[in-house]
Amino acid sequence: EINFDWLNALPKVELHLHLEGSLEPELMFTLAKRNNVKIPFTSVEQIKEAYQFNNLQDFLDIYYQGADVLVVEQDFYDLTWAYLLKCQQQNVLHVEPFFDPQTHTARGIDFSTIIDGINRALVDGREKLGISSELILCFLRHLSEDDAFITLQQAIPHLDKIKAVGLDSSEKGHPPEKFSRVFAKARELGLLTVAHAGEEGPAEYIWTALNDLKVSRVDHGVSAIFDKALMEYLIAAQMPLTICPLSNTKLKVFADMSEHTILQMLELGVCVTVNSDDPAYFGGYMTENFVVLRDSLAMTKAQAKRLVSNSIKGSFTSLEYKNTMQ
Ligand code: ES4
Ligand code: ZN
Repeated sequence: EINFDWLNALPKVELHLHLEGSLEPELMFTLAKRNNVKIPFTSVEQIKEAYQFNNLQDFLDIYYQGADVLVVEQDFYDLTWAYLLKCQQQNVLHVEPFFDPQTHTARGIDFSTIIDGINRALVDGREKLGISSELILCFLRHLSEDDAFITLQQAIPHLDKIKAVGLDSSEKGHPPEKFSRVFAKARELGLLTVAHAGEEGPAEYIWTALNDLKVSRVDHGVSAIFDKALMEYLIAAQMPLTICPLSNTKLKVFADMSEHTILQMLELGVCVTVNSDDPAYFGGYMTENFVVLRDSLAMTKAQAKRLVSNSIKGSFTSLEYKNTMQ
C-alpha cells in the first residue's frame, strides 16, 4: 500500500524501544525450547490472544513472564539482532534501545551475560547493517532504590557500552524522585538520563523527572498536555518527548487513536517523536506507528518529516553524525 511504502522508505530514528518488548512469539517459542523453559502458551495464536491489556500493569505482568526464556548470551544476541533486522526492513538508521537488567539478574543471570549479548548484536548492527546505536540501561521503578544501586554498580565495568540510564515499569506510586540519588550517581559516572514519566502517571512526575533526575528526554510524557506551565517549559526548552502511539492505545492511555494528542503537541511546538515501545506486544514497529498516525489523525508528509527531524535532534549521537542524518 502506497502510504506504507512511503512511510517505510522514510529514514527513521527510534528513541524508545524496550529490547525485551521486541521478543516476538516465534522467537519466544524457539528460546523456550532451546533453554527448556516452560511458558504458559502452546501456540502463537494463543499468545496473541493473551496480548489484550486494560492498563500498564496488565501488560507488564505478561512482558516479564515472556522474558523468562532469555537465559544465555546468545539469547540476548538473537533478541537484539532480530530487532535490528526489523529496523533494516523499515529504514530505521539509528536506535537507542532500553534493556531491563533487573528482570534477568533477579533470575540469577549475570549482568555481563545480558549486556555482552546485546552489545555484540549492536556492534554487528553497525558493521553489517549500518545501523548506529546507543544503549540505555533502565531501572525497574517498582523495585527499591537499593536494588537500583546494586544494578548501577554491576554496570560500572561496562560503561563503555552504555550511554544513559532510564526508568521504566509500574509508574503510579513510584515517582521519579524515588531514584534521585541513583540518577545523581549515574550522572557522576558520565551517563545521560531519561525516564518514563506521564504515561499513566500525572504531569507532576514529568516535573520531578526534569528537576530531580535531570533527564535529557522524557519517555511518553503525554500527560503534560494537562499542565499549561509544563507545556510552556517543554516548548521553550525543546525537551524531546518519546511518544509511542500504538503502546498508548493498547494500554488504554488513550481510548482510541483518534484521541491521541501527538500532532496537537507537534503543532504547539513540542519536540515530540514517534517510537514503538514494545512492538512485539503492541502490534507494530516504527512504520506501523507512523501509519496509524496517518490513518487516524491525517498526519501529513511534512508532519512525518518533522517528527523524524525531532528524533534526530533528540538523539544522543554526536552533532556531526546528526548532520549526516538530516
Ligand atoms: C513499558 Cl509501555 C511501558 N511502560 C513502562 N515500562 C515499560 N517497560 C516496558 N514497556
Ligand atoms: Zn517504554
